[in-house]
Amino acid sequence: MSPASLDRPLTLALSKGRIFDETLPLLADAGVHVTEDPESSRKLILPTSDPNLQIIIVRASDVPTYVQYGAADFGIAGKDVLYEHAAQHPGGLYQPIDLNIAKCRLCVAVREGFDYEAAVLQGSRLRIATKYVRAAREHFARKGVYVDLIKLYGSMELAPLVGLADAIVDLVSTGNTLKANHLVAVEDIVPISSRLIINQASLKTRAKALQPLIDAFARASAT
Ligand code: PRT
Ligand code: MG
Repeated sequence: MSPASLDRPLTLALSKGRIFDETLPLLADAGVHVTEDPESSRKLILPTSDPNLQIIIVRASDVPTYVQYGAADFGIAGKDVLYEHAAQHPGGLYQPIDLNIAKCRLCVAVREGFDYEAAVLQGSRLRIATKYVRAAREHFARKGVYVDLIKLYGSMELAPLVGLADAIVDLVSTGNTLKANHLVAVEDIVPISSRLIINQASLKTRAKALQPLIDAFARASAT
C-alpha cells in the first residue's frame, strides 16, 4: 500500500510510554531530537529537530496499521503486537531490525496456589484470558492442551482473581504486577522486544530519506 503523500515529512509512528521513551536515545544517535513530550503535550503530531521527520503518537496496537496503510512511513512495535496484527493482515510490512528495546516476555500466569501442572496433566479444559489470542492459541495447541480463550483488552491480571479465567497469557517485565496481584508465572512462551517496521512503498519511494535513519537504528540497537 502506498504512502499517503510524498510532500509530507517522513513520518514515524510510535506509542507513548516505554516505546517512545526507549526510542528517544536511538533517534539521538541519529542526530534527531524531539522537543515535545507526548505525556504532557496533547499533540498527536510531534515535530523533531529534523524538519523532514515528524512523529505521530498512536496506540501501540495501531502502529502496524498506520505503517501498513502508508499513513506513517515507518514505526516501532512490539513483537507481541506484530504477531497479532499479522493474523489479520498477513504480509505487507517490512521488519528489518530488532531494536532490542521494550523487552519483556510473554507468559502463562495463574493465581498463587493454583496447580497448573496438575490441571494440564488431568487434561482439564482451561479458561485463558488474554489480549494475545493468536500467540495463546498456538502455544496451547503446541502443548496439546484444550483451552477456551477469552479476549480481553487490558488488566488481564484481574481475570483469575474474580473467576473469569484459570490463567492469563500476558507480558511480564519486572514481575511486580503479577506479585502485587498474587499471581505467578508458570510458563514462558516467548521473549519479546520491539522491531522497526517500514511501509513497503515508502521503502522504495523514500529510500534516500529513510536509509540513514534505518542505518542509525541498526547501529544504535547493536551496541
Ligand atoms: O497500554 P495500551 O493499552 O495503550 O497498549 P499497550 O499495553 O499495548 O502499550 P504499552 O505502551 O503499555 O506497551 C507497548 C509495548 O511495550 C508492548 O506491545 C510490549 O511489546 C512492550 N512491553 C514491554 C510491555 C511490557 N514490557 C510490560 N510490562 N507491554 C506491557 N507491559 C505490561 C504487562 O501487560 C503487564 O500489565 O506491564 C505489566 C507487567 O509489567 P511488570 O513490570 O509489572 O512485570
Ligand atoms: Mg500498556
